[in-house]
Amino acid sequence: MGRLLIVSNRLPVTVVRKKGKSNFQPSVGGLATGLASVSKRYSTLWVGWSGIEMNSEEKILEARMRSEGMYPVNLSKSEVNGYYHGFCNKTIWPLFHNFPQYAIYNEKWWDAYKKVNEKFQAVVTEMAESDDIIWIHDYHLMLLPNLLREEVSEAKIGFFLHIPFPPFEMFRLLPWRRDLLEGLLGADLIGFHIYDYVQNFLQCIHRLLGYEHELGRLIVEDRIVKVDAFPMGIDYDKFESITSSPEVEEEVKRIRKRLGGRRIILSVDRLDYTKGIPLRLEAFDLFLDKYPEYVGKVTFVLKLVPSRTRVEHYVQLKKYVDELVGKINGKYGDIEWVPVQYIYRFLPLEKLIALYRAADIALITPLRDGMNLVAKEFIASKIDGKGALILSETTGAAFELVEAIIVNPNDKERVAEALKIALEMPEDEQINRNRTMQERLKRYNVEKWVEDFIQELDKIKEVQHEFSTKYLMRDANNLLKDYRDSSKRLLLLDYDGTLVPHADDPRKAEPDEELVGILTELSSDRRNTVVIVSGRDRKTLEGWFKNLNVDLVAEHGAAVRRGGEWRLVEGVDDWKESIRQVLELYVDRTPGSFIEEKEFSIVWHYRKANPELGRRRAAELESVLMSLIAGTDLNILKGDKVIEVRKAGVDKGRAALEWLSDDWEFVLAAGNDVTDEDLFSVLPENSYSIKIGFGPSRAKYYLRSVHELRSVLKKLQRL
Ligand code: GDG
Repeated sequence: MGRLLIVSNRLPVTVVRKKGKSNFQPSVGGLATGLASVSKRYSTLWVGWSGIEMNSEEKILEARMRSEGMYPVNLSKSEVNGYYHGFCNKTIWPLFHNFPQYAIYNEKWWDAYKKVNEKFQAVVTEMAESDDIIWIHDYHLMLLPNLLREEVSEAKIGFFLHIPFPPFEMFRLLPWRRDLLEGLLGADLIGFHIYDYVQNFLQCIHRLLGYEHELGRLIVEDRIVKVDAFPMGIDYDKFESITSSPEVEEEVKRIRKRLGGRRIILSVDRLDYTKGIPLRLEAFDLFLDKYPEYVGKVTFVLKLVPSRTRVEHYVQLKKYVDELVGKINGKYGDIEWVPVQYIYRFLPLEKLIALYRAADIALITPLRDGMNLVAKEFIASKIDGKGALILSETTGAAFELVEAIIVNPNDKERVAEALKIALEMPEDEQINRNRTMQERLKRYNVEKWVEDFIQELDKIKEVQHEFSTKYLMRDANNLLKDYRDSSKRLLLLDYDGTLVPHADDPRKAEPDEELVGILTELSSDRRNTVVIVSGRDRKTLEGWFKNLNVDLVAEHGAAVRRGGEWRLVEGVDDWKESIRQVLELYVDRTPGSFIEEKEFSIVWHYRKANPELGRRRAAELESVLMSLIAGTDLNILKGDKVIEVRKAGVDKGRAALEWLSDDWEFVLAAGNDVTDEDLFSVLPENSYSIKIGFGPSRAKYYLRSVHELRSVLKKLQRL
């Protein structure tokens, strides 16, 4: 049986000290329940802070915890202050929830954060075994994946972030932004609740570390890292069964009676500034004001759990909420009716579920929330299908619970209106909406979520393995041997992105001294035929390579130079003008992009544009061009940050046939983008085809960079 190591800030236990004696009780959160599903395949161990500073006597307690699979990380008071109360709660939490004005950047807290992550690393490395799955949770431990990777390079590490990942504009404010990203990239799989956070993360990775992704996969050094969305589910069956218990039925009746049979609006939150509680109360106030027919007819149960009660912003928030509740109750209430019933404490689960069941409406309007499980729990508790959910669009849950009434939490008018719509929603519509959501929540419950994550982690490990077997550096000796043993060799080499790194300005990518040296050496060996197979125009290639004994393919095969003579495959045409006009429009709309005109094609480059905008515009342009060229013999070619239009029937593969029709003992072809795939597809079986960079390809091998290809070519020239 494999082992699954969960690493999170807190252990799922509560340590209780009573009359000098200490004990611990397991506390069952959503995650712990989800893990039960994999308990047949994995024994689960847990690493985390116990929540207290253990004294020397409590070492016995620690031993007992360990024997039950809980490995406490002991933190001193000052570590907890800097790492938890400081960096986690006052830097990361506000910044990641779009509250940059609350974020404090303090070097000492950062030091504590690093130190505590290292402490976690020490505990995990001490107890981990080589084939364990290590699953790290949340923003407290963002440095841990890489710390562990440095220790055990082969480890299987997953990371899941429970809060939102902010957009680049927000994340860049953090002085330690690169360290955190590098820390996270130590994982093999990085999970977020929704795709928006995935995109934010990938954008930060691109803008700050320069890695580009391919369908959520990144190559980090020689490892593939997968980034994906896994919307966390709830323990559906538990809510369904508790809500139908006789005790809850009784409690529901009691609540309804106490509230005089009025309609009930419910909200459940930790008292946090991200939850939008004052705005919600103001919207309720507006609702009563706008629709006076509901005065005396509805009760708003505001159920809050105290949180971070010593932090200034939370103290102020509490005061403000108290005031607002008082104000609304004073304004509308009377002896028989209290408009806002305010509960400020943690309730036993049964009581909470009874509230869910008793409520007609759940009003859940956070300003920002990673997921929000309360919304899901409310829906699961509605066994008769009745009830309406009003949910803020800025929660992760809004992406799954699309049948809810979705609102902008800042738009009080609309929230007030949503309350009226919810109160007046016909019963069959409520049931229809809720049944659809229930089916979804039942299917993708917390167990499924855990399984899904672990399966994906296994999968990415397999891909890594497959990938590493395709890594040419592992097979370089065979290549060198085959090369040495042959006397008639063909080397087909793409230029940009293969022999030279991509330059922002394509005109500035002329061959450097090292490359000229490599090509001179290779081409002066009479056993070799070296062909530069490029998308560049004839004039440029001629200019760069006139003194070298290499053959050339220009414009993806429109013109070839073999034995010093140019031959045109395609004639010049007047089709370019209409295409140019469209491309010019896109140049105007996409700062940084530009047009390159070649003899036989016309190209729009967007490498220098903002990556997101470039990608979007490229997709738009492609569809515009598609309709423009329909029925013509023109072709659209999407390369690496370029879109090119040219005559059909011209490609690198076809051009290469010019040489491939001869007999060769050794064939090597290298390229980096889709235009090189045509080349790879026409090669003889035993050729060495090499893709530079990662991505789906027909090539047999891959290399990570231009630099690596050059080092292979240098080895050849010495043979
Ligand atoms: C993070 C993210 C993300 C609340 N009051 C009582 C009580 N609760 C329980 C609810 C629910 C949980 O607390 C709150 O869940 P949330 O999803 O709202 O938020 P967090 O767990 O604080 O935080 C969040 C989540 O992680 C999961 O990834 O959704 O966005 O911030 O389960 O039921 N439980 C009981 N009594 C209460 O009074 N028994």
